[in-house]
Amino acid sequence: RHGLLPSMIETTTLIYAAGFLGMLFGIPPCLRLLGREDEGRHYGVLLVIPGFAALMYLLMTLGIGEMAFQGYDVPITRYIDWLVTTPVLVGYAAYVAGMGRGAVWGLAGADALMILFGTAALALSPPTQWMAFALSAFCHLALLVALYGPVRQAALDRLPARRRLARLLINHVGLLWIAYPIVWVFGPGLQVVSSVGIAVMITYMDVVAKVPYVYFVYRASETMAEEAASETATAPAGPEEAVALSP
Ligand code: RET
Repeated sequence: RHGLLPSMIETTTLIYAAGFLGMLFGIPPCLRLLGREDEGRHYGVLLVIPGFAALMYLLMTLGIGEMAFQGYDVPITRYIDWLVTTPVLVGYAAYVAGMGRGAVWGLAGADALMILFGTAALALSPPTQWMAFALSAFCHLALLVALYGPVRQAALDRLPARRRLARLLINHVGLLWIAYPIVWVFGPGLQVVSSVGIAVMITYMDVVAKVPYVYFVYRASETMAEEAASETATAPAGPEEAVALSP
């Protein structure tokens, strides 16, 4: 190594350390949300998003989980992070939009399958690797169809602040995530971009996928609570009250 960096420190170590620090920024809004409620539910699950990712980035910084697949370096901790946190990102967006329990779990499950097939694609060698990739991409497509179909539709029936948050989360997930399979093709797939280059891109994308997401929820939480409270305060006003109030 002839770069400016001390030869004892790997470039990826610095990148993953930056990712770890980035993820820490997502923790304070999640902790503040612990003191609030959303329609009687607590926000606890959101802490998993930056919390688990920070832990996995810490392990990557320490070089734990670094593996070689077809001679290409990939930290398996990245896939463990995705397996745990991306179902929460998708499932929570669907929950905000007002989807039922079954649909939320169904989407989270399809997401987990996407990551598992992606992990299989890493482990397999060329011809079959692309079959696993295709299965993963199919799951991704199914998620996009669901997000821009029934999930967006469900959001239309929500109160304004909640509807706005649901749309924002749908678009944040729907648009940014498209970059992941593309990056994968040039990285572990065709191996035309070095694993260091991929580490830079993925770390940046992971922080952007997670930290703003929890801030969006945090920012909307107060207005959502207010609008829900004023809704329940006015909702019981039936025809009798309407008559009593009319001149
Ligand atoms: C893989 C490879 C196989 C094809 C597809 C993939 C999609 C991955 C995605 C990952 C999203 C990760 C996020 C992380 C946040 O920190 C597994 C790369 C479709 C969409 C949002």
